[in-house]
Parts: sequence; structure tokens; C-alpha cells
Amino acid sequence: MKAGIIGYARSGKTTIFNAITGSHAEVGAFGSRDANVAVLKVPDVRLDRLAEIYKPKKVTFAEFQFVDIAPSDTSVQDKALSDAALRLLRNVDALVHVVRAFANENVPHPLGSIDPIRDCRLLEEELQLLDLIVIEKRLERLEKENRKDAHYQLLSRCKEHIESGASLRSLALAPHEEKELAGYGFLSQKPLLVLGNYGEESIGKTDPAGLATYAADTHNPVVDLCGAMELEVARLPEQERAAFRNELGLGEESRIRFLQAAYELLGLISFLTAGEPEVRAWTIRKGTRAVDAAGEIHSDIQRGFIRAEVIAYDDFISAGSMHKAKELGLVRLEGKDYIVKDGDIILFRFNV
Ligand SMILES: Nc1nc2c(ncn2[C@@H]2O[C@H](COP(=O)(O)OP(=O)(O)O)[C@@H](O)[C@H]2O)c(=O)[nH]1
Ligand SMILES: [Mg+2]
Repeated sequence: MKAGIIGYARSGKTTIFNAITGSHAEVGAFGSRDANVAVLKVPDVRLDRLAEIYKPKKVTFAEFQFVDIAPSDTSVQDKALSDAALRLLRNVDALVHVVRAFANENVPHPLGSIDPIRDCRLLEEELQLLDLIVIEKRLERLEKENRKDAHYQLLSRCKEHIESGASLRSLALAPHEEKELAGYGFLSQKPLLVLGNYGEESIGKTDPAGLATYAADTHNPVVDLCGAMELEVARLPEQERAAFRNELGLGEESRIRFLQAAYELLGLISFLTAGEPEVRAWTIRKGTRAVDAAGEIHSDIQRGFIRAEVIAYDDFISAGSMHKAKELGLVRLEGKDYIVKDGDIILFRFNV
């Protein structure tokens, strides 16, 4: 899974990227790169516990890619997205909008004032407009070629939806229509997480900029944090961080809050595999069938799928070992269509 950070210049995107990923990308500048990319390991206490039991050679956490995209060209800083950004964003699974809610006179906002809800609205409009441009071009092509087919009708529906002021996210689509549109990578269709970047003075206040209320209306989830403080804490030696967070009232680590929100937003869960060579977590979407979950591991396992031996993590822990769990009848045999649950420990039987 991959999330792309977007937002106005100097909203704190790189600061938050560094705080969440523990990277050292240069704040306020970018050099010649198009993007900073980091891979987050998704913390999972279940894996730690399984590793104690299996003592495997390798423990592999689920991974989540986080991309900090270069700011717009300095001449067009009132736009949140540059052309280079757009190319990178087409293939992300989710967008993270860093919204500036901190005041800092030395660092002006490109629009001249701090107004988080305005920024959310304008960014949403920017995404919609970018999609509209793509749709209109395509429709024109189809008209020229005299192909007013089902695809044409579908794109026309998208166009009307955007013209009514809505994002494609809220357009009801049948599964085959979703597939038909997937190749376009429409930006206003991507799940969006709002990351409110507050100043120190807002720590401990509830929804100081009204972002949660705005987000409830648009169904975009919100995470509030204080980027500058998060970065300070992230730079401390690990053993000092928790005490500092407590003292400052910063709450749960930003990385964990971000990942939880992102998993929730994208409807993600993890299933686990455990053995002596490796204990590992795999990320899938809620509602994934066993045979497709197998495909996450290897296409051979998917193709040759026979059955899945499944035990819920909690059942395994209470039994204490796989041997005991089997004796107690806690390990189930499931077929291809079984819907995998979060925390299922699975052994796939397959034949190639
Ligand atoms: N006071 C304050 N300054 C911040 C905060 N987050 C970022 N900044 C400052 O704002 C400037 C731009 O930050 P940066 O992360 O490069 O923003 P980007 O352009 O969105 O990537 C830098 O000088 C940061 O130090 C914050 O939470 N509080
Ligand atoms: Mg930046």
C-alpha cells in the first residue's frame, strides 16, 4: 500500500514525513528529487508475540509506503499539485492532505492566511478539476471517433458528478465500472486522509480549527498532530520519547496514529503466517477471499490452492502451541471462498 502526501507549500509535509518515517529529508527544500519515499514497518504486537513462540529466523512486518511529493513549481505555489506530483500520485492508494493549522510569521502561507477549511475545500476542488480535464479530453476523443458506448456514458456520469461540485469518491459505481475507471487513477476518487498540522498552542484542544466537523461532512477521516513537536520527539533517543510525549500531552505516536487511520480508511487488515523460517504479517483488504489472500504470498499458492488451515490469533495464544490448538479443535479447514479475518494465522495447502 502506498500513500502520497499532498498540500500547499510550507504546510509541513516534509516535516510530518520526517516525523512519521524517522527520515531526514530536507525541510523547506527539495533539490532535484521529485519525491521522498519511505517504507514504514507496521507495528504489530501479535508478530512480536509469535516471534517469541516460534523463534523464527526472520520476522517480517507489513509495510506501508509513504511518499512526500515535491512542492509545486515556485511560480505556482498557490496550487497544491505540480505536474510532476500528478504523475507520482496517479498510482497511490490513498492521499494524505497535510493542512496547515499552525501560525508562523517567518513562513508565509502561499494563500496569505491560515484557514484550514478553505485549504481543504480548495484542494478538493483542485483534485476535481484535474479529473475533469482528463475526462473531458477522453470524451472529446470518443466523440470524434463516434464511440458513444457504455464507457462514454460512464465518463459522462463522472463529468456530471464533478460538475455538481462533488468528488468521484462519492459517485456510486458498480464493481465493473470501478474496474473500467481504475486505469485513469482519478485523484478525487482516491481515499483521502486529512492531517491537520497544528501549532504547539493547540495541543490538548479538541478540534481547534473545526477540521473534524468539516471532515465528518465530507467523510474524510482526520488525524490532528503537531508536526514540529512530533519531529522534535522523533529526533530524541528512543528510550526518552515516551516520557516526553507524556509530558507534552502529545498522545500516541504519530506513526501509529497515522497507520491506524490509513488502515481504517483503506479498509485494510492483516493476516499472519508463522513458522520457524519466518513469522510475517500480510496486508489485505477487508473481504478478501482465502484464495486471493494466498495470492499475496505467491501466485503458485493461489493457483494451486487446496485449502487454508486457519486459527484466530487469540485462540492460538490461549492454546499456547499449534499442536495443542489442533488437539482442541481450534484450527479450521477453510476453502477458497473463506473471507479472511484480521489476525487469522493461516497455513495454505497447495499443489503445483
Ligand atoms: N511553527 C511550526 N512550524 C512548522 C510546523 N511544521 C512545519 N513548520 C515549518 O514550516 C516550514 C515548511 O515546512 P516543510 O515541512 O518544508 O513544508 P512543506 O513545504 O509542506 O514540505 C519549515 O520552516 C518548518 O520548520 C509546525 O508544526 N509548527
Ligand atoms: Mg516539502
